[in-house]
Amino acid sequence: APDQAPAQPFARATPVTAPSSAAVAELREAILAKLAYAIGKTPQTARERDWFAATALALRDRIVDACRAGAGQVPNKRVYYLSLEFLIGRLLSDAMNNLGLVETTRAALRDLGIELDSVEGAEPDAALGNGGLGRLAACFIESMASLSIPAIGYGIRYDHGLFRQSLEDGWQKEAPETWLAEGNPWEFVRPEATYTIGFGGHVTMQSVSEGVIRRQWHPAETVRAVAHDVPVVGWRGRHVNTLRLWKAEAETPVELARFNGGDHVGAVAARARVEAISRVLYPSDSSEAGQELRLRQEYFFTSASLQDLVRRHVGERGDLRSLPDHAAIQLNDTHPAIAVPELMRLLIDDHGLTWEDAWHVTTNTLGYTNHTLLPEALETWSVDLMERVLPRHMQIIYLINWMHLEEQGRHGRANAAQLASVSLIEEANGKRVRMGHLAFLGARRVNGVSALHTDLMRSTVFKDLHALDTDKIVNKTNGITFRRWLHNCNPELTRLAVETVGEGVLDRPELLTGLADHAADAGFQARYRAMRRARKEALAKVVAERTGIAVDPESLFDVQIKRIHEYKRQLLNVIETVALYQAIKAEPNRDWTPRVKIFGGKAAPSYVQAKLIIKLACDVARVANDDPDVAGRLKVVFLPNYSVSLAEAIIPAADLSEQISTAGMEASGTGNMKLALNGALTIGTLDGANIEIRDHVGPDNIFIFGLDAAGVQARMDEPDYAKAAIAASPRLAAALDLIGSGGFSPDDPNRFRPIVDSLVHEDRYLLTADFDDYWRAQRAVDAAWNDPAAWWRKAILNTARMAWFSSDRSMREYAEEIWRVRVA
Ligand code: HBZ
Repeated sequence: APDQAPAQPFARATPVTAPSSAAVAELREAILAKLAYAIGKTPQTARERDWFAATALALRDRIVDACRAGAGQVPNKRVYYLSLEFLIGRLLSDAMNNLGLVETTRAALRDLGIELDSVEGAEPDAALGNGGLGRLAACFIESMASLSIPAIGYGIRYDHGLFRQSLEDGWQKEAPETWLAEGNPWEFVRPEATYTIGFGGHVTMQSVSEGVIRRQWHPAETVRAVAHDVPVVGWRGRHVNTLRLWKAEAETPVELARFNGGDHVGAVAARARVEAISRVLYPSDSSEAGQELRLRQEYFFTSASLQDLVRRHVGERGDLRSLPDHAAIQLNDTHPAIAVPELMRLLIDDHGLTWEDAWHVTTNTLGYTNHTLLPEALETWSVDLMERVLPRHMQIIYLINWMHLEEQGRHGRANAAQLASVSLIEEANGKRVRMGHLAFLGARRVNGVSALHTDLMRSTVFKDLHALDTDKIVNKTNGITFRRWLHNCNPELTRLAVETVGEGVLDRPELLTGLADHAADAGFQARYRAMRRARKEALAKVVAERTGIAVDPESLFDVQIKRIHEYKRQLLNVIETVALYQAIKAEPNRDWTPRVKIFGGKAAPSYVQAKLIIKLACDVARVANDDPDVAGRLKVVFLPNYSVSLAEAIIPAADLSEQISTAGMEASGTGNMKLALNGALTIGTLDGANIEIRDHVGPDNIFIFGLDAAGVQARMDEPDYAKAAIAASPRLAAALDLIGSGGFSPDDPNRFRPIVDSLVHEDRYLLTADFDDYWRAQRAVDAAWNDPAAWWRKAILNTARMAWFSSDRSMREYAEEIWRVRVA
């Protein structure tokens, strides 16, 4: 996998007592046996990929052993985390680290003449997600395993994860991703856990007794959902959970009648249509434009997951009315919101519960997490499509809505505007089902992902629903798993922490605060800097290999890595880069702080403006990097094919973390947490979790700029705010002129006119309003960098004070307040 990220160039720091030779020999023989009997290779014929598979299989056996140690007991309550995305990345280092087998594996492979790093590098990323939402799900399942919370993650086993991005002359090109091309050694296929999922058809009614009518759905089309289980081992191997991913399979591989009639090709045609459901991940992190296949994906995995957990509950407990006592189902955004009518349907139509009992069970079992308030990202489905694909569900939705609106009437809230705002059906442009409202009504708790975002949920999109039940919306600020985002990706910093505050820090991240005592210590700073220097050298190598650009590890590494989206404002960063370029050229002899601006991220394939922003960043990079006037002071890099494993290489090497979204638009951010934990200073707006990061690291250790969320709202109401801001900022005007007049695109001088025009005429994301303050904050960064003792003190304080952002903390909060499960 040539453009996969490198494996770790350093020995991991997790201090295991040097592995015993017996343990090494045992693992070595296990790997050799897997290589021979499961892979069918000899050490002489094995490729790196074969060694990876053999090693993964040998470790999987250890995970199964850990699993069996806890098998047999039925937990009192399980968490079911339903997510259309799990952005897992590689699993080998996670598994080794959590099993305490990193050094054992390294030694075992070394005995065989193989380097662990290259084996790690041969694992493809499981990129079954787009960005923050999918990565959050992956952090959460790892944390639940580490906290021994009995949980199953449910999702789709996509044949093709997020597309591979290449840059052709600076233009993003997409190619299919093929992580399963050589199989997946981590998974177990479970044909016995197969469910039938229906689509289309009609609903019949039958009177079963006095006043009781049974409705039955007769789907026109069915598909099988087959479980594929990936074991997820928690920290120190104490607990193993399951990630259960569904694959779509046709009920019958061939239509026999047609086959026997001689139409051998036609006989397999229908199969392709149903199996398309788990073929590919939708590559957008905002709107999906309401495609039928997407709705089929959502229903497919939601129904399979609910059927699976209902069957388990009936097997273990018998009566479905006790489901809320033994199951908590979390909906990761609205993608699984069809769970509300689907659970109702299973309980009523298939298991004979009354409507009232079913509604009680549903609304005491489900929880809903919202990840965005951007209007274009709020899911709605047209009633026409729903009636065609899921006719029984549409009936149930109408009935839920009818009862909900009647209730409003009884409480005297029956004016038309109020009813329209809380209705499940939006009537503005053709009838559509509001999935956020549906999830809200069906859930016992609804949560936002940062304090600000939760406040905005209460005051904007869900204002009227919130008024009906003010206890329902709660905040659960996001977190990140420190096993991956500190221990595995930054072994040197981990070693430094362990040596300074003790090994307990691996279990109790709050012990990181002990580093604060050493923040001003010159000797400690030197070690911290050496760590960063090593990671920057490693990243510089990656940059050179991928882009041919040489960067100096002495420079400040300024990093913006995330999906490309207008609200995230990569464009603000690029324009500041242009202004800096112009300033350096105007005064080449000033002592400019040497910077490397590093960008990484994918744009949705249909997002034209985002792709143009990538092209602009690449064009600016080409011009600036070739200009002798700025040499040694400014370099610009766009690293292609950003991924989880590339993030693991970039984050420990970053000095500055760009978190510059328009205030009120980034629900939380989680990259901001990973970077601050690894000691990058944040330059950011008062948006999402940035606010809480500032509260933890302290206002002197972060660079805040720009309008806050209230200021953004107020500014948007001013007429011609963008034109006024540009007129008031000669620096901004000059940068926009250069971009708009082809200064970076002499081959096509009008290429970037649409970008400049969109700023002048609309500027929905208020770049122009925030530009001057952003420039000021960047110059404050320069000044801070030039005082190394003060800079490194700030960096160390960031690491020391980020412990609260562990996803273990997030999961404890969910467990206590939303799921009501006990955590040991
Ligand atoms: O979820 C992100 C938020 O933008 C980010 O602020 C937050 O930290 C993170 C975790 O809570 N949202 C997403 O990543 N959203 C998606 O990826 C997405 C995917 C498919 C969709 C809509 C959104 O249809």
